Amino acid sequence: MRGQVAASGYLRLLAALAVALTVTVSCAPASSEQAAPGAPAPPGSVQDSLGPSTASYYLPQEGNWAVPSDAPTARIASFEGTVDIEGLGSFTFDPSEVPALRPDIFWHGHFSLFDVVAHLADEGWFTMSYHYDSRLDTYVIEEIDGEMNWWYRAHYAGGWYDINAFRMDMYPYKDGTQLRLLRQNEDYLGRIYNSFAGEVARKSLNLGRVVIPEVRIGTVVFNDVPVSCHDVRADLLQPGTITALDVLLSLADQKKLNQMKLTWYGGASDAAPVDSFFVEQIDDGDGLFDDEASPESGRWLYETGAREFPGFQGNHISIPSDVRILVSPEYVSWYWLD
Ligand SMILES: [Ca+2]
Repeated sequence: MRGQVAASGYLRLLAALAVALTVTVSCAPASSEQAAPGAPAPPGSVQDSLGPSTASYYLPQEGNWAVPSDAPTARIASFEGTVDIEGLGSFTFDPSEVPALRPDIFWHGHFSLFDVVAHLADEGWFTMSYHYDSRLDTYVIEEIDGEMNWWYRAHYAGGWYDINAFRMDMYPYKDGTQLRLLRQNEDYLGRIYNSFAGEVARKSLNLGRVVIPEVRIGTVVFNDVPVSCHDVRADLLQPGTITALDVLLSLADQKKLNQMKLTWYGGASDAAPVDSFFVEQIDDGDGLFDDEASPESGRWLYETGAREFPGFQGNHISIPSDVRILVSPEYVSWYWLD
């Protein structure tokens, strides 16, 4: 079964090759770096010779909020990738050789941005010491080439270098990802790590469950929302991995939502691969922002994390909600952009 999925993903990948090559040119670091932060947009549809690259699902279907099991799956990364490390230069790697240091999170074949850097270091391209810190639930870089205080900037194909306060070992890698490691001041890293420690402490206080103090959807606020896993992206994440999409699906379980629409995007001319679901309707029945997203009416965006890093200061990053892994954030906000 998995073999069939992988084979079909590979064929889709070949079909998208021409698109991806265009992207390589259009997202050269020099231009992306200058791009002002804006609102990440769901890509437009593109016709794939092996079938449509978009597929929409209205939930619930016959009372069931599960995404149908024949939904599309993500392609495995296969193009040579590059990482820039400040002061050291650029390093290329073959994604098929990158082991996942978080097999507790990533399904076979998938891995994180941190895995790429650790792999290059393990191969001897530079010296890096790192360790897993359970108090933060993440891998921490101690030093690279004798220097401390490293953090990263990254984006997917067609995006820009987000400022982010998100764990690097939970950031899924895919073809076209741009990654750069930079030295930061110690105070800034301390604030990020403190926010991680706060999440782990909150989860511990809730006896290992994810309970989010504040979830905002448009104008409606829900407090202390328990979140359970729905395994929507079982092709990419291990069973039991909780994502930002699970927050909505948990509210649906709690009968707070009437209908949702999820649309899978495979890619677009300016961004491929995407291979994720976008939330295109959150209908809670109050008459505000209940309709489907459309170019005319608007669309949903979200952010999640610690209050310390709101919006483009770190929580609004371009990882789609279906693969945005949560530890135990302080808040999740969905807002409608006209
Ligand atoms: Ca509403």
